[in-house]
Amino acid sequence: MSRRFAAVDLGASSGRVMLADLSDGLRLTEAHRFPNGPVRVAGRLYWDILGLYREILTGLRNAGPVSSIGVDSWAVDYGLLDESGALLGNPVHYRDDRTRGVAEHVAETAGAATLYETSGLQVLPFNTIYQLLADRLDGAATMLLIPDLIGYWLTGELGAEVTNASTTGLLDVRTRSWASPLIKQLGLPAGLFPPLRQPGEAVGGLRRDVAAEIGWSAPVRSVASHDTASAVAAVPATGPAFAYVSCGTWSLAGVELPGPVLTPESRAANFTNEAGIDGTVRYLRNVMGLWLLQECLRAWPGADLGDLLATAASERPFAAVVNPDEPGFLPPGDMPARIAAECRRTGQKPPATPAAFVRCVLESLALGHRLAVRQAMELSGRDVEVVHLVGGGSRNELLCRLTADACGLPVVAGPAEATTFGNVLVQARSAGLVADLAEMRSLIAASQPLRRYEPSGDAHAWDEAAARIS
Ligand code: LFR
Repeated sequence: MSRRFAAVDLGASSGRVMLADLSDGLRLTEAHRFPNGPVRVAGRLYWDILGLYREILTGLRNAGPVSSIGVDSWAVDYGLLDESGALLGNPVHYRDDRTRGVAEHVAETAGAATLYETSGLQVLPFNTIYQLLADRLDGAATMLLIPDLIGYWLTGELGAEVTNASTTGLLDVRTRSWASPLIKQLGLPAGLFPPLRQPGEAVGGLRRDVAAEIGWSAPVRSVASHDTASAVAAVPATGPAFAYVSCGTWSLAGVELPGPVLTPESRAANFTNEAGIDGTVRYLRNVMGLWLLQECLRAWPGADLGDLLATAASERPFAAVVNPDEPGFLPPGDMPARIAAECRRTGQKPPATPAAFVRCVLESLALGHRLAVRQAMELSGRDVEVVHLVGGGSRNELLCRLTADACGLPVVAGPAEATTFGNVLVQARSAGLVADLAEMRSLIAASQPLRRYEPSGDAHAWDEAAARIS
């Protein structure tokens, strides 16, 4: 058996097919990378799912034969299939506004406390539960989350991988099975939800036509198909006293626990209990993440990120900070204008140059990381000695440094490709090449370049800035 594995990893701004080789250590190469983003059609935001599928096939063709393939992506979004297995309509993007008011309505009818005690999920307007209630389900026989949909197209096998299913709001957080009473109470058809799969289980062999198209065949294996679950599995922690920030389009900041925290205080702080691998709980909150920066860059065609970051590093600290999680920042649009408006609303002078905006965004994100990490520690009782910052954001030195300063804790940055590592190492574990989660983590810690940032700077100034946005 070869020691090569392919990871299909779809992020909100780009997708990639990566090839991992474990024959001598752990080596990753990129087989194909492609852009991803929302497509607005007649006022609705969609994903270009068929375009993504075509790029995935190109990537697999480039990757060449492997032992197995794993697929992960962002969470919550889905495709609906009819009785015959055909896709009904195009998957809608979670930043679409069709769920406006739905979460409030569901909280009134089902009870916010009951919902939290059942699913343990933070309330985000785009959770699958709200999207399904906003959609027309006529003719829908099956709901497949994005990685499960790709897996279905590759193999013909239906299923729902559990880490991603935990982001729907319809999974029972204690039993890790579909929350049937809630599903019934909401009037959703029970048959929509396919049997659950665990990370590491087989999905199936490639369909013959798919194998013919890419030129080789291999089984698809279920991984922690929620990208954040894969990223957290790949945090190179060497002991239990760590927090993490999985930083890409979103920053997912929190701790890993053996069981959920479902207290009223946890619900009030909008912390989520998402399913991690091996029965762990990803106790975290979503922070708006590098989306703020990505949308600023979209408003400044021609701007060079490297130059902006270098200038931002010497901008005046704390000139202006915003709460990164303002709901108004969620949809696509003119981000600098929205940030400037938020500064004015909170009595601060808006940034005057792109570099000053970048400074404002990164300090605001660091404050978001600080609040989430500190609350995760308080609400769970978990001790934290180090913050692991993984994902693309770990390449952003200024953000890493600001996060260490804001949290008052050392930050260990990397790997940037944590999601891919989590994806391929779950496959490698099923192939018997790695023993357990601890070994996966030590393999990454030993083989990947990591950078440590010690906290420095003026703790009092961070307290003052935090108070400004609370
Ligand atoms: C990160 C992520 C988050 C989820 C958001 C929307 O890529 O998966 O965990 O809350 O995207 O699906």
